[in-house]
Amino acid sequence: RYLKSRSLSIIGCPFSGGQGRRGVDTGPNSLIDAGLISQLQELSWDVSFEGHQQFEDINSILESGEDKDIGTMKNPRSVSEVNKRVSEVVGKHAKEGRLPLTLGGDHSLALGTVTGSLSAHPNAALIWIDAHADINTPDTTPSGNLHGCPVSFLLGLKGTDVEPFSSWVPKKPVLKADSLVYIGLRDIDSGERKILKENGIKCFSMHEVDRYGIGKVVELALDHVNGGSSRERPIHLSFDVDALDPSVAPSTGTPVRGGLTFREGHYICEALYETGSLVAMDLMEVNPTLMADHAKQTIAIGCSLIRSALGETLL
Ligand code: B3U
Ligand code: MN
Ligand code: MN
Repeated sequence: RYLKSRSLSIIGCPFSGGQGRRGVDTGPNSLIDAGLISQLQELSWDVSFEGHQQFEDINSILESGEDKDIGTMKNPRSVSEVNKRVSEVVGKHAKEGRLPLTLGGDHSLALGTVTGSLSAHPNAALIWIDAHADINTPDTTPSGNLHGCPVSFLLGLKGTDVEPFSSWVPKKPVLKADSLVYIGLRDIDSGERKILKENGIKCFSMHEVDRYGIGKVVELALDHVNGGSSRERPIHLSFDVDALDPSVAPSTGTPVRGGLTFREGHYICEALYETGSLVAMDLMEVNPTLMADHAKQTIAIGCSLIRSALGETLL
């Protein structure tokens, strides 16, 4: 509906500065090595991949320890610069009518991916699949890790108009609170709880998944952002692999038990494909260096979630 043809661009983002555990920067390469490109070509996608994003300069600053905290924020300059670049690439591909598929890397990258895809599809809704809400502000973050904060920057919440981000993040909020829906939440900080309430943000936590079943939850989520039964609004899907239960996807930095099953995760992706309105996808927080005995399993699931969102089961 919004794409020029069945074409997508893979944007590999080897970056880990939004959190404290190195190794998540090897996620994109592992997904590519597992055969993702040919798997998507099999689904008759025209896949463009021009190599991973070159973050060597930023990553060396990160490793040197020169990127000192600003207030609570850890690695602020690196996270900001990487996201600025990501927003430009994602925006460029989206404007060409291709679907940007971003491989993380940590979830701070979604500040860039969502800013980029909204620049091409200003009316897009954001569906955020995660154990965490990632909506801390620099004032509420308990950890200082910016992968726990991208959504607050997208909404332009109080406390997010700070350097270095304010030099490039649009002054007008990228996203309105009613254009966002969460599925899979189960680990929310008290500051985040307050933000979610005050802004009336729609959340389907694991409690709702248990109560209604995943089919109903996805239907309600799509109703919320579409304001009724039409399924025409463009959708950006940001999928944090830690939404899945750690028994399903163990190789990730902040696993939380009680997560989505294999099928629930895939069902979400299938149902979003079925709308015909998916315009961008992120697959984040695959860290093959953690629970390394299970890295293959986690990588394979990353690939199969992507395939499901791109039509594997519903051609
Ligand atoms: N909410 C916590 C923990 C966290 C957020 N995202 C992840 N972990 N992956 C924080 O640090 O903001
Ligand atoms: Mn996340
Ligand atoms: Mn998470």
